[in-house]
Amino acid sequence: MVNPILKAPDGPPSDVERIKKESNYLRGTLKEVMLDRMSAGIPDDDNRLMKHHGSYLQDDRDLRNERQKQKLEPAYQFMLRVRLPGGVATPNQWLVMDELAQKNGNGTLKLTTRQTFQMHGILKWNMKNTIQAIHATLLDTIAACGDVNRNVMCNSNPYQSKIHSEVYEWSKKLSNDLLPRTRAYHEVWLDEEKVAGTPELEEVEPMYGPLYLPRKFKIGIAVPPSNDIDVFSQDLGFIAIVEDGKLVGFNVAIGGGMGMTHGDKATYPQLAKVIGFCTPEQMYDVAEKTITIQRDYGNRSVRKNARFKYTVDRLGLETVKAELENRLGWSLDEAKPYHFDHNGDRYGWVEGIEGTWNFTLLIQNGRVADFDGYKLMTGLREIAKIHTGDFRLTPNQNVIIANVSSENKQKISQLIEQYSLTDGKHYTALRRSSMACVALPTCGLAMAESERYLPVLLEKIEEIIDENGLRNEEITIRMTGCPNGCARPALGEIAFIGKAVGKYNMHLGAAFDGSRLNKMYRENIGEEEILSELRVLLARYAKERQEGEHFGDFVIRAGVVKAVTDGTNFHD
Ligand code: SRM
Ligand code: SF4
Repeated sequence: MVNPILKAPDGPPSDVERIKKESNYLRGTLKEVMLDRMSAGIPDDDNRLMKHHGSYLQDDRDLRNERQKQKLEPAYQFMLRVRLPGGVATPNQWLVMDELAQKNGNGTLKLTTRQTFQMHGILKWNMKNTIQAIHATLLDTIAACGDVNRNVMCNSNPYQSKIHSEVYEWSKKLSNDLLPRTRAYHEVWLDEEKVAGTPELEEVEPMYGPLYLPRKFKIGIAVPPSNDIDVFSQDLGFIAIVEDGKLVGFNVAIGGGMGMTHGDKATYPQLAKVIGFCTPEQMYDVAEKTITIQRDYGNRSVRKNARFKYTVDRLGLETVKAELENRLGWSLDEAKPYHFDHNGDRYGWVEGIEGTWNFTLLIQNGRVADFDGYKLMTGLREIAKIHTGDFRLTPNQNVIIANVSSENKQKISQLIEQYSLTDGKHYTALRRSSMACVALPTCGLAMAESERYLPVLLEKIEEIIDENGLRNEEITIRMTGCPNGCARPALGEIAFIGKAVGKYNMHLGAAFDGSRLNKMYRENIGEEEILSELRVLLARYAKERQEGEHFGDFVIRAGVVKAVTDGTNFHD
């Protein structure tokens, strides 16, 4: 199977490769260490494996210094991420997540940029019963993190529900069929007995093999004209092609990704490139074979160069396409025309199919909680108790109360009103188009604030927006606490990427439809400078923009930044 002409980079395997190799298909000593009550944490090797089970050991960084002073171990806690293809959850599943977050987590839920639930603050002793409760509601956390295929995203556009439900079924199939086959999860968390004498052969993981992938792998399906899933940021993106109201297949795009390291030009965000078209029935084969190419030729030595985007750029797009077709035994058709016009969400009530309704609710930065004066979590819980449709978590960290029957619409509207749940229409369109990653205090990699700071910064930017009459102008604005790119900042028309406490690199010029990366405009600046830059730029945009021109396009036309069309030029 492995093409002798193509080669994976040389070099000693990274430590994570050793851990996976010695782990007996992701078991490690997880079962034992989770029972150990001497520490609230777990050893590093097991923590690496833990990711494949959908969880990370974290510590509360707000408490880190204080605990160090008191010579206490860090305030260890686990983050748990659910696998929720396409972001669709039943009302009962919503209620279970809510209850678990209250009982075992930090009392909040985080709706992620890949359409799923995260819980933070789970103590080691509560992990098993939390995972078991998730399992009982027919969900799991398998492969939600780790060197495997992750949660498969799909468009959540309620305007096109028939197509959505079809596309959703494909995303579910991909997510399920690409799961690791090891029984490790079932043994560690669900008390499944290990069958004595099970041969631990390569066949345990027919697709992944015993070392799994060199790095995480992400798949998403977009339904034009909405590019809400940011299809060009995916390792493997599918663009639904709808002809005469029917789904005929998908354009295939490969090699996207957002992560990079500050100051390291060998790392960069990259856009996936369209290489052809396949039918829905061929989609699984395309995904499986693409994954095996990354399995065989990805960089297992240097993890920061291990994503599929670097494999594609190193081997060449045409070579990877030829290898894919070779493995498929057939050729992709020519890509079909498509058109995206935005990558954000559409808020409020929208009529769906067969008399049903959908309400897209703004969840700022995806945090579902009861805030002072805004009982968002309680309101959603009350809705879940009477809702007969489903909840659709969007790629922009919002939620759609979906498939509401016309009989139920009034009751749900009443609850929306009673709890003042917002479709965001009284905010600026800028805020409605904003997204921030988690960052502090839970993310161990954060260099700066993000989720907690973006709303504060937005308030100040909104004053400038109002001064310039731009209240209804949709401008995508994204913030992350580090360059890993969890809120897909390289695709924000305005973006802030954390560099140090209170300091951000400011990026400008991505396309409103998610088809062009942005470019660094100012390095390492704080709030004052951010605001003074935006004061000038937004005033110019208000005066000089052409009819219908988006901010990202304007800054390029006006020569503020150069257009970046390919990640390999990102740092130029
Ligand atoms: Fe992410 C790591 C949170 C979407 C790129 N991401 C992390 C970790 C687990 C930190 C860590 O490794 O210790 C963060 C946990 C923080 C916390 O306390 O919860 C984290 N990532 C998130 C979430 C929750 C952000 C959010 O606010 O919604 C998103 C969960 C998605 C999900 O449900 O699966 C999330 N992460 C993304 C995305 C966006 C996407 O996939 O569409 C990206 C960029 C796309 C990509 O992968 O290229 C992303 N996360 C990363 C990276 C950089 C990977 C790379 O290529 O270098 C890391 C760091 C790593 O893997 O070493 C990372
Ligand atoms: Fe953490 Fe960085 Fe991801 Fe934000 S972008 S959640 S700071 S890893």
